[in-house]
Amino acid sequence: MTARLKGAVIGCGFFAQNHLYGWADLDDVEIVAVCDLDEAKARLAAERFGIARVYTSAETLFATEALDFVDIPTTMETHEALTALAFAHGVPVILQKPFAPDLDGCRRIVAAAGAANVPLMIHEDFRFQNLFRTVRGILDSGELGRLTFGRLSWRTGIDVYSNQPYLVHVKRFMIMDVGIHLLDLARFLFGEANGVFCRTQQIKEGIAGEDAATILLSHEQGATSILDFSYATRRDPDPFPQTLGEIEGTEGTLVIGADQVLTVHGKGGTRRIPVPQDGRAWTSAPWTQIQDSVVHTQRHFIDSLRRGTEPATSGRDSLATYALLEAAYLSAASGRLIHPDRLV
Ligand code: NAD
Ligand code: 89Y
Repeated sequence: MTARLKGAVIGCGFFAQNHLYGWADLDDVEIVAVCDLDEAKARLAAERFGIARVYTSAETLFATEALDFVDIPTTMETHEALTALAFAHGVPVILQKPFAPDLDGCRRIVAAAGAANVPLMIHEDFRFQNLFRTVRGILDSGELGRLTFGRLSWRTGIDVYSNQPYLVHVKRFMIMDVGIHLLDLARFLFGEANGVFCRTQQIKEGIAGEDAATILLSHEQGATSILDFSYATRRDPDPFPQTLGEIEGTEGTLVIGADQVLTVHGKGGTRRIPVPQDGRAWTSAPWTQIQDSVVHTQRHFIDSLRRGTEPATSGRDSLATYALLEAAYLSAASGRLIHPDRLV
């Protein structure tokens, strides 16, 4: 076996637990250190995952460890400073979404990675779900013909605020938190977008930002897509965290149904495709789909490092996703159609 790559995880909070389980599933990777400002969280992670060393300072971590990569699943306001440290030490980075608080921040991080010649990938996991890998394969087969329309719908009423309390206070909330995943998916499935129209809504009282949004995108290759997402949808069963929808082409339609079932209406008739989950020991409903995708995202990052190739959601590539996000907020504020290429 090729030598195991040695990594560290900075930030051992809520979602990092999935990262830590994910890394443990990759045979050719070893997490040698964890770091959190909160020592108790770092110690707990180290004990749970058998990780040798614990830090409460990222500066000390980088000064002490010889790392092949670092995983940073902290919230966005910490990303610029933490990535700057990694780049200064020549350590490749996989960084959780959202990339940074604004597009200028994303640009500065990408420029710093470029100047240091250090790989940077954004941990954007929706496109790495088994479901969307299968959808991509169907689109690549040409069965649907030329794509004309797509709808990606993500609506839930779960209490997201218990696990992620910081979401109560953010002014740019739902597009930053979930819309960004759907914008990346829209690029993955329908290609680049050159027009963005958006309406946001704040439905729950007492929060600082929007908890529902609807975005309309025009794609360069001709398709129109609609992304609708909400944390204020009452439905039983609640589909969290599934993305539902449909994709239409000149030759057929693909329906993205609940419970990872795709239905293809093509020239040869209709067929149902249940998409399996990985069956990992540590995953659990309703998170399984996302938890599986975390490992696929990590696998892609490690494979890209080993091959010396740019990852699919590199920092550079993710600027285009982030430009769509900025365009969506601008559109919602102005009531106008925004051209994202003028923002990048
Ligand atoms: P969290 O607040 O639970 O965890 C963040 C941790 O980072 C905290 O323990 C904090 O002490 C630590 N930290 C902050 N600054 C640090 C520093 N300078 N050095 C070391 N440790 C530091 O947050 P969370 O809910 O786990 O979310 C983290 C990120 O993951 C967010 O950006 C969120 O949007 C993203 N997220 C992604 C998905 C997904 O599906 N991809 C799901 C949930 C959350
Ligand atoms: O924060 C959100 C995300 O990025 O994916 C799922 C989530 O954790 C809650 O909806």
